[in-house]
Amino acid sequence: MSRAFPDGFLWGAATAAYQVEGAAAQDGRGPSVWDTFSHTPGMVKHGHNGDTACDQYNRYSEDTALMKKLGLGAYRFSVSWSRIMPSGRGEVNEKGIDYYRRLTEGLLEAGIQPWMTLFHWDLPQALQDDFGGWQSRETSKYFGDYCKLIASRFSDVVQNYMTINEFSCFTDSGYYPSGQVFAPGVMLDVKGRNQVRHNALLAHGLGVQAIRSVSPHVRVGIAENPVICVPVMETEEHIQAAETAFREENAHFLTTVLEGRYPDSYLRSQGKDAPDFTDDEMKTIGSPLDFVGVNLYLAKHVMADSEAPSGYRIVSYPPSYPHMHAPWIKVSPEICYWAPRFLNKIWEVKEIYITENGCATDDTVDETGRINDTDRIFYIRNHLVSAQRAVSEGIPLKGYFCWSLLDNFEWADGYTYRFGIVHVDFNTLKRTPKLSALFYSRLIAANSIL
Ligand code: PNW
Repeated sequence: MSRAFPDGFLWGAATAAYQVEGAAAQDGRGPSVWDTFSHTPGMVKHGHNGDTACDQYNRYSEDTALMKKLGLGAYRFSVSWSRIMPSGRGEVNEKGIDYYRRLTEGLLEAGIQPWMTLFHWDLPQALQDDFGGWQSRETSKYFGDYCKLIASRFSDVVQNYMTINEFSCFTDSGYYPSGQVFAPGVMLDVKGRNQVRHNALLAHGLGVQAIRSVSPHVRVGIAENPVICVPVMETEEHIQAAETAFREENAHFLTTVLEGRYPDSYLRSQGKDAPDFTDDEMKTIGSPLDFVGVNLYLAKHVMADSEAPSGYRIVSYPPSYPHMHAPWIKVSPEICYWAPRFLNKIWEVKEIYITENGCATDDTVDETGRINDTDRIFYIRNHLVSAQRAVSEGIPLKGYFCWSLLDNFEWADGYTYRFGIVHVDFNTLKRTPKLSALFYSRLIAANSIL
């Protein structure tokens, strides 16, 4: 059985601005909701914040050299909106633009494609203060303006854009948290939450249109973390149930983006709390994409159930189910097969990328200075076996980005969970590739599972 990937399969690594850049007050960057949130006592473990993070803002050349050494074909990073527009609108901070020019030009020189995420949760604080952030369509509109500016300044060097990273993590977790609380950390009612979701979808659509209006030749997609429905066993009825569930469980985000309308079942289930929207807005939200990126961490297991009105049932994880170091990351590598298969089957998506996949590890530096994260190798290898199964069946999966290049600021967990294939000492900021980085770089060179 071949373990090879097709020629041209794209191998990358991913990060996000607030998690790695640091330089929070350098060169005119405005504050974002994550600065405010992380500086609010009790919101982030141990009171950690992203003021310095990995200091990539000042160390991007070193990181680019490292990526080149590892043989990465692409680097997925995000742009800090408030570095570009300190108040989220109006005045442009040229020093912010310069930084991303230096970063992208350096990547290109190193033979690495820059893949740019426009929004990875760090909303300019001014938009939160003035409009309630995602509670207002003003924010969606200003996101469109920001995307237009970025495309007009970067389309000569950046060919691949993702509008938004993971709707649920800044809408539901930010404005209607159940469990994990993310910035801005407010609690709305259900109608308010649904409107926040809608405004975020609208921002995505306006972003796609804005980029296309100034740069018709670049490619635009998204990086979403859908609920990844996986059949409990591979028999016809359970596969069918998981496919139905994939569309239903993602009704208010990915399904709406790919179909340009809210599924009737979603509107029905929300009743009087359904969001306000217009036909025009739905058309904008459904703007065609060049590719769909999905961030894959764990499965939801689905079984057929003829007694359930939907025809399926989600099976909860038994307490004994294995997980990685972070308890929420279960061992379910089949996600890298089923997510691409269902995207292609349900919506005929022709170009699919895994824009994130990875796990945290409890690293120890051994007496020779090495970090032997064999658990991360186990996680990545098994996920790639599933990804390889997808490509070998002709499913159009075109690339894979591991999360993350570097240990970084893991949101509400602060620096307590390390997701990098490269270790960062947060006292000295020294980078040390872990064993998984060596594994990944060998695998890239072989273009085959090792
Ligand atoms: C992603 N889930 O978030 C983010 O895009 C990254 O910024 C983050 O560091 C990484 O995963 C690791 O946490 C997720 O519950 C948060 O399925 C939650 C889920 C998935 C992804």
